[in-house]
Amino acid sequence: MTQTDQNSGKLKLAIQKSGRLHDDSIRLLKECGIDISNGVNKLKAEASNFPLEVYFLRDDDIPQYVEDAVADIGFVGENVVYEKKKKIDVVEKLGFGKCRLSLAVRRNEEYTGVQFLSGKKIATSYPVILSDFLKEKGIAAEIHEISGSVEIAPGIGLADAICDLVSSGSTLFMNGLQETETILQSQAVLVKNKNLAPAKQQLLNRLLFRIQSVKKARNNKYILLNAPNDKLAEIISLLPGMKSPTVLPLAEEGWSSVHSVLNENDFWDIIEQLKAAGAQGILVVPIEKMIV
Ligand code: PRT
Ligand code: ZN
Repeated sequence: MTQTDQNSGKLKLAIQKSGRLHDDSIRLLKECGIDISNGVNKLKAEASNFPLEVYFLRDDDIPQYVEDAVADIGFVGENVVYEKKKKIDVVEKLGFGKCRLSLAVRRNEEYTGVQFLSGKKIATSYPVILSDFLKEKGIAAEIHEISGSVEIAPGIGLADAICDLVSSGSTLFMNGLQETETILQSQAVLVKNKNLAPAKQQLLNRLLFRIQSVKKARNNKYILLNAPNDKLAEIISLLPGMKSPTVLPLAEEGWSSVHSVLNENDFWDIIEQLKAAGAQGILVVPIEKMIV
């Protein structure tokens, strides 16, 4: 078998070369048991323990590479996917790179609703998404496409408003701007080429199974607690668990140890109820993988 034959059997993944999505992309692969050891400084690297080849690219280029099948799949922000409008499929949300694409105006401006934007100049690096939004709202405004430092545009008189990515909001704040509308909630997603060969699709299914197990584990915690036997029924009724909780007798007469899995979202509510019901020695442990 030649080198090319061997590589054609590998799933080709495009991730960001450097920037906000790079580290989390590598971390996710690592949590899926996939090691990318050789040189992030190169254009591509091979996984040592999964039939995967990783291409390091600018995030803006990833949708095009996936559409053209240079890469089979990619990790990229939804903001980029919807801006580029390439013919690719979004397969799975990855849970990192969360941000929103928002409109903002000067803080001293009285914003009364989207009508405010009529006839105004809006600076953005997302002209496609912004123009779709304005069309949908029936607003005629002038879009100024700029590639960086969008947040300074109102301050230097280049625009009346901006449409940009926001996460903490501190960039808007520091530039004297107020966020007025959210156009899109975004996070990193896995995208794929529309015509994956069956063998590649099988590899993708294996990778997706791992990603889903990692994501599920991140959202859940393993909980261990001690319960007096006369309160056991009440305590068990508070625990959702994967099936039913594990209950083991403790060496001390009249007490049991209860093990279960809790979702991050209802975590604190349930802990409070468990304590009130008489649970003691509550331990909460992160879960590394959750296979369901
Ligand atoms: O070189 P390359 O083209 O690959 O990278 P890039 O410079 O285009 O992108 P990069 O690394 O900045 O961002 C990559 C992706 O991260 C984006 O496409 C989003 O999907 C996601 N992401 C998540 C963000 C942010 N959060 C974010 N806060 N991308 C950019 N920002 C910027 C925003 O543009 C603004 O300047 O951060 C500033 C706002 O942050 P806050 O916290 O002050 O609100
Ligand atoms: Zn970019």
